[in-house]
Amino acid sequence: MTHIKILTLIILGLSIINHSNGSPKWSKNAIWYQIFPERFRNGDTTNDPTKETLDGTWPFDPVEEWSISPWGSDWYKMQEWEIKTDKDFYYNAQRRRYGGDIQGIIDKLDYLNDLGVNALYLNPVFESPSLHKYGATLLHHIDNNFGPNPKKDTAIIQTENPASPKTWQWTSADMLFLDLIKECHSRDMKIIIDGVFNHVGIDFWALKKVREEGPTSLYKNWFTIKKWDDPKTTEDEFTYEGWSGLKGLPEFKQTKNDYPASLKSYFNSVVKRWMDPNGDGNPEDGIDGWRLDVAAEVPIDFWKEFRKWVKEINPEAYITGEIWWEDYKNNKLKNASKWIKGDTFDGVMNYRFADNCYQYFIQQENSLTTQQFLNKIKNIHEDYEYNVCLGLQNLLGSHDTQRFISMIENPNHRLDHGANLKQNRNYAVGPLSEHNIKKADQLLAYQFFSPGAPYIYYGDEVGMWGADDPDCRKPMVWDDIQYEDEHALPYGNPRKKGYRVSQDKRRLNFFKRLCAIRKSNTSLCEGDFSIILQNNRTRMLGFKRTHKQNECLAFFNSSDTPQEIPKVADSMKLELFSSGTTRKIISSKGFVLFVK
Ligand SMILES: [Ca+2]
Ligand SMILES: [Ca+2]
Ligand SMILES: [Ca+2]
Ligand SMILES: [Ca+2]
Repeated sequence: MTHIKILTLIILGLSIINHSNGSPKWSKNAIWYQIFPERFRNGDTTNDPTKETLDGTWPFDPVEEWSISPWGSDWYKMQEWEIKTDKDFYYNAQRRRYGGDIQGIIDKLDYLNDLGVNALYLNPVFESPSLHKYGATLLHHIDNNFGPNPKKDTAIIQTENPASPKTWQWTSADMLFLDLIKECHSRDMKIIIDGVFNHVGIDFWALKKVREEGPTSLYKNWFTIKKWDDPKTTEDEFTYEGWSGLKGLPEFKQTKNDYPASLKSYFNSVVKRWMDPNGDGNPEDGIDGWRLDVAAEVPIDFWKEFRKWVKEINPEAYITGEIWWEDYKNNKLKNASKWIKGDTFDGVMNYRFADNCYQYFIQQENSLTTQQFLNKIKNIHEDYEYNVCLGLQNLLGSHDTQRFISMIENPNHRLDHGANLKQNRNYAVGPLSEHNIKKADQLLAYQFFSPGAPYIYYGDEVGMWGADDPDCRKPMVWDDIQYEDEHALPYGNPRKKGYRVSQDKRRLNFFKRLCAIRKSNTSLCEGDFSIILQNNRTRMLGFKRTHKQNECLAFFNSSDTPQEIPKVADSMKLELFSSGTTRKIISSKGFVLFVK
């Protein structure tokens, strides 16, 4: 048995000081759950998207025949209408709709409560023809196909002047969304939504006006118009700047690190509408914050003003930014301190956490040593201040990456890099292998015990697998739905033996346990963090979390052999541990949590 030496005992000695930004206390106690609405639950089949709702979005290629995809159908299997298009799976996947909606989320709030999560993040919910709704047609209504009466809602919207907030009404989808907020709050659950303030869809109301009205339009300075239409020619010469050069996602125009005043006024009305819907000054009926899309590309002066609007309505609201690649090719993630320190955001989607974890717990070749891993974690704490880190969204995957189970099954693919069959025909798209169960448990235990708010991407809790977009956006797996086995593949022959699709109850119960442990130990949410063991040779890592009377010790062994646990925990209660682990020995790829 190897001799364990405590290499360093670093007491960070960080007291809990309120951060100047005042990130809300609840964000430190949050257990996040991300919902991609189109794929979470179809609670109402009468509102499902129709062929016409696909107009105005990628791939801008209308099909003659189309139908909603059955929720339980084999993911890679081409739907009948898709076969007739002569286009491949990946092209058609953008035209697929499964019919998830707001009612579906309401119907599953008890499931989420039972799982133990207490904060929801919804991908965009505003009216948009796309499946992901990142290209909105307006920001002041919930998508009509997410609500109970799409036709009536369309008629209501047509009576309004989008430029004049006092003409805005409440559609049936809007009202249902307000019910969802109410249902969340009655369960002590917070809810934040995606704020896409960088780009919109081609049918965004103000762009439509610019297109119609030409250079005299009041909204022409909202966009960067490259060329106006020449009425003397039959073709439409009207062009504008789009996000990432995509014409399908027109981008708002920035001047001097800010947005035009009239555009900001529209945004301001949108913020007020969703944060205090009845306008009585009490934000209880509104959302609890925003997740800001492509936040690094939006002028920072606008974000500072945005923060003032938000905090004025609800000082307890949480603002988190999507800040990720600095240099995609070289796997470098952005340091978000610019947004976190300068009175801008309360937190970020902590992709740095995800990538560090993958490199330490999963990667087999050239994986990080224990010391390198901890240094990277400490760098985050130094960059953002420890107290802020407690409120970061510590995720392992999202709607933009491969699922964490597929990351474990494909240890040579870093976060968001070549993680799909399109780029790598050998990419494994199947359930977690028996021999990887412990590795998955270990990683999740680290996520739930270390500083920062743990974050579950919908379906991860029931063992869903998937390569990156579009596969990470499969319909959620529910007990009351029949799923075909997964035989089909996007290339070559189908598998002879398919994968059975059903909820992995072992995984679900493990998540429930992690949520419960986190909730009953304040040190895991708000406590300080001292590294009590780090050993490169044994790949052992241990830390202590303390908050008032509550103390937790966690150890992780990412080596291939069992290791000894230091005696420091002798008087503590053994709370949770991997199979093969005892009070004294931690198994290979094992973890253990002690509680005082
Ligand atoms: Ca539906
Ligand atoms: Ca719609
Ligand atoms: Ca023309
Ligand atoms: Ca109110």
